[in-house]
Amino acid sequence: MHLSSETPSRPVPRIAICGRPNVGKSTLFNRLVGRRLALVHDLPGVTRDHKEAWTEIVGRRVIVIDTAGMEYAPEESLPGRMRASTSTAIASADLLLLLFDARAGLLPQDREVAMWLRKSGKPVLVVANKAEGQSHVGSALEAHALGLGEPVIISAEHNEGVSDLLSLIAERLPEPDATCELSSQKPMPIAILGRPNAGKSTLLNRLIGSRRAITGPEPGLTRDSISA
Ligand SMILES: Nc1nc2c(ncn2[C@@H]2O[C@H](COP(=O)(O)OP(=O)(O)OP(=O)(O)O)[C@@H](O)[C@H]2O)c(=O)[nH]1
Ligand SMILES: [Mg+2]
Repeated sequence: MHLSSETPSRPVPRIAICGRPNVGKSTLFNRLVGRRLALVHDLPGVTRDHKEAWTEIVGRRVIVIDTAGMEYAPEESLPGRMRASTSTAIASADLLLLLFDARAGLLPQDREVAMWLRKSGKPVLVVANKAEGQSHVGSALEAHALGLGEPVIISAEHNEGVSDLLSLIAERLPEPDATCELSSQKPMPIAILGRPNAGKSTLLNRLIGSRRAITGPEPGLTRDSISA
């Protein structure tokens, strides 16, 4: 459907999954979108560029965004560039999920992430992950102290508490807009392929006119495929 510039249309709601490294953000992303789109591994710093995908939450079309783990680091370092990418994703989102590891309890790094998210002024939902079998509920409840409301206790990997999370997300989405309809015309996908360090990410950024992909002299920077 073509909308004239006088018809304000509200874009599809965007939900960004944020947190320190290795708390299960990509696992939750894959769970919410129902496909294994994002790389998951038991090492901090696996996700580098943010990644987004469409899904449906309680009958609403939404875009879910997986982000790189946030941590303090100099701007030009790789973790610094990852945080800049995450900041762009946060700026584009309507709702932020602050994920932490309930087994580890609330760490100082989680509090730092909470501070960054609060600064964005966006609504935040706190999610305690890795709490399968209702384990670690006590440490999950510590997150009350963040002042961001009651944490939702889940296990992304074992699909526990995820339906409660979906209902809470749905309650926080902006009002649907009748003018917001999806076009039946699909854009033509173009894939950029090449050996490491050939300049694929730089070309992508150039084509879309934004710093969507992390670039730099290091070969093998991009891990997940990125679409834009
Ligand atoms: N026990 C348990 N492990 C989980 C759960 N969710 C994720 N994990 C594990 O935690 C590890 C990290 O998961 P990821 O989803 O890659 O974490 P991430 O937050 O995306 O990590 P980065 O991208 O490195 O910041 C993996 O080994 C997952 O299998 C969960 O609910 N329970
Ligand atoms: Mg990840």
